Amino acid sequence: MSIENVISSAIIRSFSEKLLDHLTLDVAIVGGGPSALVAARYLSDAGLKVAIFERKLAPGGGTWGGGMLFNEVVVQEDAIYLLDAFHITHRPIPDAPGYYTLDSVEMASGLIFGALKSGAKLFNSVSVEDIVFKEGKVNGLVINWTPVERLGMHVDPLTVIAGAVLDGTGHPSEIIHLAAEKAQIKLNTPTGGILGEKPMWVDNGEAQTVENTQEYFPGLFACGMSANNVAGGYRMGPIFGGMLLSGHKVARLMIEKLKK
Ligand code: 48H
Repeated sequence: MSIENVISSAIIRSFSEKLLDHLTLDVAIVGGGPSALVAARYLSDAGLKVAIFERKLAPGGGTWGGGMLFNEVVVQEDAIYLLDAFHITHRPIPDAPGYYTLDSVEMASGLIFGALKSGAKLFNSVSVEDIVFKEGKVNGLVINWTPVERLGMHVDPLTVIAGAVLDGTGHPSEIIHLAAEKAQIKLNTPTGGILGEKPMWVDNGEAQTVENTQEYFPGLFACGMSANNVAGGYRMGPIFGGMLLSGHKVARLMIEKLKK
């Protein structure tokens, strides 16, 4: 076989094996932002089979650009243990004890690397366009290539089946929206619906991100900004401790539920 064909057939075979091996999952994660990447790492560390489906070519979500494209972010003391666990460098802010700055590119790449090294698989340029909903429970995801979605091509999707689904889609809470609208489910919120994200209030937003991280319907969890949007929390700007802690919390909740 020519080297040209060796390369092509190796890639096709290897990718096909990876996808086939991940059509049935313990946890299917939608979105590869910071909260989801932390969740993926701890879920995988617990021995669960995990895959992340990320719409964009580069996972990392809203981390790369820091604050207004100044590629630095802030993390507070409570979440520093997570940066250490991913070997991400941080520096104390001299006039603000308990707060640290870090390079947003190092954070994005460090979280991605840590999640993958734990065994989670990542399928990028894949958009989740629907959920599998059977017998009153969320059972998996409906996936398609992002270019198919972007070009509006009329191409039917494929599916993955999962013990639980994690909505890590950030501000829009796309998967919970889909579930609420198409499956017409009542969510675990005061109104049974999506309350919507509130404006900026940094400390409140950070605390609420962690509080709002939970199971919103049997088999359907939310973390990060998605959880805040569903439960009506404030936004917080380019501080990421809440996102990291949310990912760790949701991993603990999902492990507890799935291991029962
Ligand atoms: C596949 C999808 C789909 C889909 C979306 O927004 P993210 O970075 O997620 P979080 O919640 O972990 O982090 C939020 C943070 O980045 C942020 O925005 C903050 C702190 N904002 C504060 C403020 O005040 O604005 O990442 C979500 C990811 C993205 O990469 C999307 O491409 C992806 O999810 N995604 N992937 N199928 N249907 N929808």
